[in-house]
Amino acid sequence: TADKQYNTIIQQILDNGIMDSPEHVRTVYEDGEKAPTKAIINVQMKFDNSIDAIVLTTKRVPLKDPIKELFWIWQKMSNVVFDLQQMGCHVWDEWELKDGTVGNAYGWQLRNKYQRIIADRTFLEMVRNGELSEKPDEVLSDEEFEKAVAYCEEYIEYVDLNQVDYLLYILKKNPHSRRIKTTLWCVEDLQEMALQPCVYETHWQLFDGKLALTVNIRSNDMALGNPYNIYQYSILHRLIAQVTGHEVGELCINIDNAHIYDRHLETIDKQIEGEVHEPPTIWINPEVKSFYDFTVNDIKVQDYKHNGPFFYEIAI
Ligand code: UFP
Repeated sequence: TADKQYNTIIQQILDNGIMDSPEHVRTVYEDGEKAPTKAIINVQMKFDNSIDAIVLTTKRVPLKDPIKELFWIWQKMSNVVFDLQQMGCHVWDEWELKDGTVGNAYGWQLRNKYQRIIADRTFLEMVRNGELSEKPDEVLSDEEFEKAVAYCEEYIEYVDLNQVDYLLYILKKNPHSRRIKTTLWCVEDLQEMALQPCVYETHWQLFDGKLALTVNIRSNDMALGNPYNIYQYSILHRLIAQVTGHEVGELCINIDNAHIYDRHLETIDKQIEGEVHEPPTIWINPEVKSFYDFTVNDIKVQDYKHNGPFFYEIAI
């Protein structure tokens, strides 16, 4: 379960983590004091995402905010803080820039970075509208894909696909490719971002007949960020699989720097000593066929038993 892997990693950080030296610390708590962390690097979590919800039970994880933020980034592809606030979510309030956005980050990258490929516009529209979610894929290797594309050139045209449309399109057209990635880590925009993305990359692979997802996280606050992020991306994995007609497979989370802020150390130690419950189940509305049609109410986590909320101060 998620708890077991989480508890093991937390214990490793508590036992073997390296404490930041104060002079290198950028992050502060709300009272202005520096927020050093205890960290380990290069950590991996792996889940079979076809069974239970990927949610911790040793504490109450909020179930709506992560999904609202996920839709703000992946479905609305927005960088405007007000758009997220209108959904009733305030996790980005602290990072709002003067122009009301979080800069050229997150949804902005998904919406504004294009792959120019020779694509079939009709097919693309059908994928976008969810008309192909139950059809088998037009499975082609990269090479066949390129050949077919050259052969059909007179019928097909160059299309600029944003990162989400590209993902939806390619998971139907060429799902055996090992090149199906999205990235928020665009070096030329990094200085224009309110916060450089922590969860910055996804890689989608059809493996053993199922859709696997690898998520790369450069920096993860293990008390607040990690439980939120793993739940959030387990949902994205399921939604994308559903609308592209694939079975859900393995979810792998790679964390480059897994850290606990110093003011969280005592509380998280108590948290991982707590009772571990049966993980909750998850329901996703099977009627939804287009990724762009999902709403927060189409996702339900049921029978969620947990040990109540644990309070962790935010470091900014
Ligand atoms: N953080 C996460 N997950 C997120 C997010 C932020 O864990 O989705 F947006 C945390 C990680 C780190 C801080 O503690 O925010 C960002 O600081 P830095 O840029 O110095 O890594």
